[in-house]
Amino acid sequence: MPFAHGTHEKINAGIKKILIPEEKILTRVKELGEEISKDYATKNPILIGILKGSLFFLSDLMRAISVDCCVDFMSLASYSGEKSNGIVRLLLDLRESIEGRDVLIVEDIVDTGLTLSYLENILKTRNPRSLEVCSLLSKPECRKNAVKTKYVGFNIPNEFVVGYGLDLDEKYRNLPYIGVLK
Ligand code: 7HP
Repeated sequence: MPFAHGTHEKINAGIKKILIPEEKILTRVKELGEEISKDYATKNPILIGILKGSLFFLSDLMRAISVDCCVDFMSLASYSGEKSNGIVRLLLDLRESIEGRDVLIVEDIVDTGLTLSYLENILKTRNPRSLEVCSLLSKPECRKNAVKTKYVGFNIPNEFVVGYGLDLDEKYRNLPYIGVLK
């Protein structure tokens, strides 16, 4: 049962509009889970959740995947407020080896693609069998490279969004929907 939007009144006050309501997110996440389950039917993928933004997406997506799968986490820093500072730092690395594994990176959002290609370059040196990306959101207008995202929940316009794990200075992550700030 989704949350009623009225239960987050204090945070809702900072939101200009709801871009993707909770029900739509959950429906799409289930579809992605089904697609991934088909594509990985004979495999045992490792989902790599990119913290912190992917936290709710990863947990909903993983429960929508019906094949055996594992999970691990990484954390990268590239954002301060609404601006990317262009420098990517690895804050948390994997506990597991990914050598010979089918790896699925689970991201909240891909905008310029620079953080993602930095991450892919690190992971490729560790010799996974396959490496794909599943991102809840994508901003195609912002792309600065040709990074490939095999699974995308929603393509969205170039507006700063928060909620369902996405933040502005650590705020708004707990909104159950994706919204645009005032
Ligand atoms: C990162 C990010 N975080 C929150 N909202 C957005 O729109 C974002 N784009 N890239």
